[in-house]
Amino acid sequence: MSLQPAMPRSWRVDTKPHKFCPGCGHGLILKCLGQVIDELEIQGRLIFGCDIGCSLLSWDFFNLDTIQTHHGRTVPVMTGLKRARPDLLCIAYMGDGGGYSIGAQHLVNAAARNEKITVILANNTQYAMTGGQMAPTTLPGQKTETSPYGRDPELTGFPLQGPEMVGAIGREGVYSARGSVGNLRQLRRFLKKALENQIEGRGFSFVEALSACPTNWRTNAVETWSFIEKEMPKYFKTGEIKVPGAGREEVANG
Ligand SMILES: Cc1ncc(C[n+]2csc(CCOP(=O)(O)OP(=O)(O)O)c2C)c(N)n1
Ligand code: SF4
Ligand SMILES: [Mg+2]
Repeated sequence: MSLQPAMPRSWRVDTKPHKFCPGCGHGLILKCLGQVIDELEIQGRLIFGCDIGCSLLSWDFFNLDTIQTHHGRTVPVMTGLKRARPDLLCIAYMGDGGGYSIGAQHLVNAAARNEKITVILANNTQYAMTGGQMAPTTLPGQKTETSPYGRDPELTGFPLQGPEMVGAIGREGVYSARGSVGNLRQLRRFLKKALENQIEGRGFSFVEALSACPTNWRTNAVETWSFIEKEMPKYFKTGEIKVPGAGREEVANG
């Protein structure tokens, strides 16, 4: 399936029909990523890493060299590849459960070390692939398989702020932003800036994308978009949190 019919075929990244549920946000995020890969003409030197979780359904989606790993481990695997082959561009794609919970240490340490890779994280407020359990990103009051009465922040805390965390621990060269499948133009812009940050060798790049999981949210189309556009932004503000050279380094360095 072609993403940009107007573009010359020689540098277009090919895809095939995706395997996500109807209405899933993963497909929208990956479509934006494919468009940015086309625009930057980087298909030939790109390695795509995906994680455990519904993100792994992308393992044969792009015509790209791809590696699939366990929770959050796509970050250290991409780090190793990048160190061995700095000429390659390495993308780690994962979910909020893998990135912020089970494999959170990898994200934290890669950001702290300013590894020159790009991490893209789909935040669908729960562990989707295993049936919708509570994740660090579950909203207060949100019902999941493991919070049937709604998440209680007194017991389990408030939703984790991933891009803000990366922005706070990241030093010079780190790029961190949060986009949403509710604003694909903005999400594409953030993905492009994140990849350009790696291309220019500045540092670690991180983009969280607010994403939809109508299957586990048990929502129809109207309820799904209402959750993305009205409920999630109450806890997750979209925008750029840290941009290299924009004066935040002084804050991060104390
Ligand atoms: C160490 C380990 N614990 C638990 C699992 C089971 N497991 C597989 S996918 C998944 C949920 C992943 O959630 P997330 O990273 O948010 O991705 P999503 O499916 O929501 O896109 C879990 C808990 C596992 N495979 N390995
Ligand atoms: S379970 Fe949710 S996240 Fe997974 S493919 Fe289906 S809609 Fe997407
Ligand atoms: Mg998830």
